[in-house]
Amino acid sequence: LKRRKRGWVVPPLNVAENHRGPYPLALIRSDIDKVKKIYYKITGPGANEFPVGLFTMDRDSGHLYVTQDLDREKVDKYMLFAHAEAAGGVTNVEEPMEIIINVIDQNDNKPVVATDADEPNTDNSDIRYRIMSQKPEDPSPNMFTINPATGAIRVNEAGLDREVRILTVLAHLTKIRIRLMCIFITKRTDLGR
Ligand SMILES: [Ca+2]
Ligand SMILES: [Ca+2]
Repeated sequence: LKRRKRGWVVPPLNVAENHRGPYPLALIRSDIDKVKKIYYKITGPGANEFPVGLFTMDRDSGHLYVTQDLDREKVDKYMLFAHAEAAGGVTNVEEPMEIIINVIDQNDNKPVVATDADEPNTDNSDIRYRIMSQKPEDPSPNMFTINPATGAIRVNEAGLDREVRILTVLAHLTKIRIRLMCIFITKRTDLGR
């Protein structure tokens, strides 16, 4: 938290997606709390507007919390206003301060649940497959491809020796997601085809 000589300011906060809250993001303080009891609050989308309560403010301490995991693919930026009010009234002792929260991308391969849940006319028998992860990831993290309709796995790249690879495959129906673990043993003969 940087502070102007008078008043207050918070630099944009960078928060990685997919971390479950609650945990504190920042501490908001007004210098005026040295001479008066100050209550802090936040307003805006994510605070007192939809999605309500995603961010909360401890009114006494000024700690800003995130309460749930964020999804950058849904919302990549939040803009809140912090207010400092004198106890016993609703007088703002500071100008409302803008707080920008940037949601930092992670390489998450989760399907967008909202699409699955809301998609109409989806046949429950329509299973789709995708590779969630490959271990180990070297020499390339994309050594395999999967047919999304049949689930057939193919070797994607040359350079494999005889090794065991563990693939986590996600199969999902309309609302059901199933994780499958595939142990895939590659040999040189797999590559010659
Ligand atoms: Ca995400
Ligand atoms: Ca992401």
